[in-house]
Amino acid sequence: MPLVRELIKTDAENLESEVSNRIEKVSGSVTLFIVDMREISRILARSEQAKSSRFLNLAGKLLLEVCGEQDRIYRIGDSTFGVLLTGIESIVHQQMAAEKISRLKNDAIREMGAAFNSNIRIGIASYPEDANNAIGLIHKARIALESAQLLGKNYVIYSKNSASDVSTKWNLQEELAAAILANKFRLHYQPKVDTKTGRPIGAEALLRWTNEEGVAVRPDVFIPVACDIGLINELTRYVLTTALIESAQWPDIGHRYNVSVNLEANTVHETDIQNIVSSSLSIFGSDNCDLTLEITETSLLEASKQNFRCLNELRAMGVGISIDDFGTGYSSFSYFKDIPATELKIDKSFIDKILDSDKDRNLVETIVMLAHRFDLSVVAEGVETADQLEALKQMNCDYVQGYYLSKALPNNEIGEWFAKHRA
Ligand code: G
Ligand code: G
Ligand code: MN
Repeated sequence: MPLVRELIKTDAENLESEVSNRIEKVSGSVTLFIVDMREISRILARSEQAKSSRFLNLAGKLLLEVCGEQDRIYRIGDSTFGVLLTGIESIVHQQMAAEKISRLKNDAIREMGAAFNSNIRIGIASYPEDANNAIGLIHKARIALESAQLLGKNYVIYSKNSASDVSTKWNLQEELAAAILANKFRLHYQPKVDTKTGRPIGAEALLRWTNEEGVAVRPDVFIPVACDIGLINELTRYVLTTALIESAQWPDIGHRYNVSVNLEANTVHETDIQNIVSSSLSIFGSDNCDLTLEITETSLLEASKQNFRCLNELRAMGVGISIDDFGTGYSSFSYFKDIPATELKIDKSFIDKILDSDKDRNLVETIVMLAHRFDLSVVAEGVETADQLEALKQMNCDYVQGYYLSKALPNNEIGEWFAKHRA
C-alpha cells in the first residue's frame, strides 16, 4: 500500500520550526527548495479564479511525487511551496531535482488544458553547506529564489554571487519605498505636436527619480521594483494627480491640452484603476486638460474581456486610451476591432527606419491608414530629424513626439515651451 502523504500547510514562521525539526531528525544534508508559482497563478487568475487554485492544488500533488519517505512539502504561501529533501549530496543532484520540478509544472499546465507557457522559479539552499540552522537555510533559499526571479531562470542554487545581486535589489526596494513615502519624485513632460501645423497639442508625463546619491534612476528600472513591493498604486496616484495639477497651470494655447500618463501593465490587470483615475479626476481635473492613459501594446494583448470592461469604463469617463510602443508586440488585425482605444503610438524603432527603405516607409504608412480606419489618432514616437517629420507629414501621421521637437522638460520649462510654440 503506498503511503498517502498530505501537503503540510504552514506559514513562513512555522516553516522555521518545521525545518529545524527535520534538521535534527535527519542525519546528513538537508536541501530546501522554495518553489514560486506566482507567475502562473497570476495568469490563471486573470482568466478565472477557480482555475488558479485548481492549478496550485494540482501542482502541490505533483510535487509530492519528487519526494521520498523522509522528504516534506509545505505550502508556505498562496502560490509558494517549500520542498525539503534529504540525502541530496551533490549539485548535480540538486539540478536534477530542480529540472524535475520544472517539468512537473508542464504536466500540471497540460492537465489544466491551459495554453500558455510561463515559469516557476525555484531557489535552492542546503544545510550544512550554505547555512548552519533553519533560519539561515530559509533565508539563503529565499535569496536564491529572488536571484532566479531577477535573472529570469527556472532555478538558482545559492551562492555568494546571488547574494550580492539580491542585496542590491533589496537595497533598491528599501530606497524606493522611502522615496515614495517622502514624495521624492518629479514629472517631466515631453511635448506632442500636431504634424501639419507644428503646434503643441499636449504632452506625455514621464516620471523622474533622483536617489539620495544624486543618481537619476530610470523608470524602467524602478517601476518593476515598485510593483514588486506593492507600491505601484502610490506612484500611479502621484503621476495622475501631479499631471492634472501641473497642467492646470499651463498657458492658454487656444484649446485644451492632452496630457498622457503611462500605466504599468499590471496596474491595468490587477488594480482598481478606474477608482484611482476617477477620484484623481474629480479632485484635480481641470478645464485645461484631457487625460489619456498610455498602455503598452504587449499588456493590452494579454488583456482579457474583464480588462476591456475596465478600459471601456475609463473611456466612459472621457479618458483617452493610447496603445503605447505599437509594433513591438504581435497583435493580429482582429485586435483592432475590439480594443477600446483612441490613439496609437508607433514605436520609435519603426520611426528610426522610416527613411531607410520604401518597405520601412510603407509599413509605417500602412499602420497609419489602418489606425485611421479604426478611428484612432496616430502619434509617432522618437522623431529625431526634420526629414523624419516631413515623411510623417506625407503619411498623414497626426502627431509627433521626439527629440527633434523637444526632450521631456521639467514643469517650469514646459509652460515656457508651450507659450513659445503656440502661435
Ligand atoms: O524617458 P524615459 O526614460 O522616462 O522612459 C522610460 C520608460 O519608462 C518608458 O517606457 C516610459 O513609458 C516609462 N515610464 C516613464 N514614466 C512612467 C510612469 O509614470 N509610469 C509608468 N508605468 N511608466 C513610465
Ligand atoms: O515607452 P515610452 O514611449 O513611454 O517611452 C518614452 C521614452 O522615449 C522615454 O524614455 C523618452 O525619454 C524617450 N524618447 C523620447 N523621444 C525620444 C527621441 O527622439 N529619441 C530617443 N532616443 N528617445 C526618445
Ligand atoms: Mn509612453
